[in-house]
Amino acid sequence: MSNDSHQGKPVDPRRRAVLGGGAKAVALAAGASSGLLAGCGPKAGEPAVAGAASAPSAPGSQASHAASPNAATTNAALAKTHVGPGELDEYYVFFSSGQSGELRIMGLPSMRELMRVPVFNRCSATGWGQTNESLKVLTEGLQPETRKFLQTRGGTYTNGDLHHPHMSFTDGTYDGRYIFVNDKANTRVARIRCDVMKCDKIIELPNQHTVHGLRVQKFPKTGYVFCNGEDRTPIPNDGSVLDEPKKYQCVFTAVDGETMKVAWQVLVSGNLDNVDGDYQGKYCFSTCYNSEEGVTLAESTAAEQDWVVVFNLKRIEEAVAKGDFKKIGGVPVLDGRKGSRFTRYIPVPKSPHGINTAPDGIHVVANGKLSPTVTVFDVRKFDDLFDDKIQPRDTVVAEPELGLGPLHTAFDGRGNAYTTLFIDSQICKWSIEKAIAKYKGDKVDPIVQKLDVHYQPGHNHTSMGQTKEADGKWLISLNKFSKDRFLNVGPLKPECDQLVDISGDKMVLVHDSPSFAEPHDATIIHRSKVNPISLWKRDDPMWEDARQQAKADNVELETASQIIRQGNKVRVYMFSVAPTYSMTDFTVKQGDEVTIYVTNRDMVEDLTHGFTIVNYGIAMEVPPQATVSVTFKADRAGVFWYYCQWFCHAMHMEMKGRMLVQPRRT
Ligand code: RUQ
Ligand code: CUA
Repeated sequence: MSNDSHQGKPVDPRRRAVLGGGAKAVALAAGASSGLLAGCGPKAGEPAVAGAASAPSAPGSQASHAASPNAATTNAALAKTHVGPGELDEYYVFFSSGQSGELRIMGLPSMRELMRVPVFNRCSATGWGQTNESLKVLTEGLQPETRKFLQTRGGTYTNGDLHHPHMSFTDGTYDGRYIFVNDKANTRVARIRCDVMKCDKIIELPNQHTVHGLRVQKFPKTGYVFCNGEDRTPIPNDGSVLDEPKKYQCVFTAVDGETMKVAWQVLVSGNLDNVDGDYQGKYCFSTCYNSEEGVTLAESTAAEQDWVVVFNLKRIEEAVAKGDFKKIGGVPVLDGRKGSRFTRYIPVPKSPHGINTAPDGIHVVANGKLSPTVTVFDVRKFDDLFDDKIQPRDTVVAEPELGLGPLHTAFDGRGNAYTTLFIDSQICKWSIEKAIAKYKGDKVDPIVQKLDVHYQPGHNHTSMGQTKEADGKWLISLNKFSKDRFLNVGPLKPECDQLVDISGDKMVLVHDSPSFAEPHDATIIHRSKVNPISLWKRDDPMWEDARQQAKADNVELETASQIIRQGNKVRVYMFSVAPTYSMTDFTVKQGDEVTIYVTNRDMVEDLTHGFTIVNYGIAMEVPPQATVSVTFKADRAGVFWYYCQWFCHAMHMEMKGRMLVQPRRT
């Protein structure tokens, strides 16, 4: 390493080889929590075989392909990822986008990005956050005090931190109805309709401060959307309690996925991290860090053990039905802190992070994060645990040591588990059965293989692996750092989502996919489960308000070219048929509150129009057979062209008209 710098060539700190050995020792010596941030690679001298084998075909990389001992396997696996022109992927991947606030849809195995669905963000292309239809979704579920807070801030948040996308289940597998997602930044839960791939509901959770982990009920159906509150704050959080952490509370919420209303909340001890449900519909369980209930890093990582909280759904539902709760913030709240009959606390080492139920419906894996272990529970023992027949730790059936920084575990349906090792930058494949045998005292090694990934993986996911239909074909590793894996684009690098073929005995890394901030989590869903439509249905509830208004104004949305004036409120109804709007111009007065309704009458697949008013900051998507509307103040006089910003026709450039704003007489 130092030779390079002596020769005047600075050490490239990004290379994995450089990050081995010394860097790793430093990270370990610095302690697990700070080590999480360090870039650590394989042991010094250990070749990054997987990395070499999967190097992109940049000039000069052919040699490493050929030289790799795994070249044959790799090439076979690579061929499987190729999706030729016009061919379709076998799987949908629903990606979160973290602080970008949107949901992304990718195809797998090609790893091509197919669509972005705005949710918590403001989207310039679609007008999400500006159209009346999207503003309704964004604002109707806000808590009253938030609504007040946002009054002078445009009425809605414009940022979000979307972590966990999960599809609704029926009978233990995906049913293609909805994707549910959380907003860690502003404590919201949203639902995306899978028929049109648009968000139709967003609610803010009362009493809670952030929502981190989110999973859905798998059986009999979704059902509940389980939402982990992470930070502890006073309830109500109105300033009456400030620096008195003992009085802070952490809240777990179950949202009814059909109505998108809070079904109930449970107060818990510690900070909740991730959550999952069983395949029986009886329990859900959350990892919990900061059992110390501290407010600084040192305080919250002091204890050697934290816990997993198990929630007894039946007992909670019975109490709610009997009215045995406190109503706080308009929702039923139960006390599930230590000692409660609604919950059990199972000690696990140390600050556990991900929690994942295996497709066998029996085993649940909590990932140790600051401990090199994962803890495996047998859900069948939870009945006895709640009946106090056994001790909390008696539900543990294995606790294999896998490596440094276990964060999340995925499954292949063949009895293997795949755990991301954040600090080691590896995926560890291990056998659940052997881990159990080892826990019983057998001399077996549960670890099957470790694969280098690049670098610092958080979540990983297997095809259909979160359902009872896990098919064991693919795994993606969502790596937090890409460092040198792509062309350098400046100090801010893309993330690196890697595709791994897990269909054989050995994992084979086959593709690197860059992505922008920051896909935390993803679900891989077979395409047979997802059936979106191509044209909106005219009776869709999305524009119900427009429908009602048109009715009151006695106009037909589909055929009207009309201006309705009511004092200084003006409603402009028009429709579009490529390449024209039904109105070539309309006139309003400066100061009017103008609402424009555009109905796209084209019945052609993929024929989306847009509506942009130049120098007015207005733009929206008008998809086929849909009505969209936007309201704004015409506070600038003059001539303003509106145009279609979505390429729709040979004469798309000509699809335009004028808004004439008469100056206010003074
Ligand atoms: S959590 S990197 Cu926000 Cu999904 Cu584990
Ligand atoms: Cu309509 Cu472009």
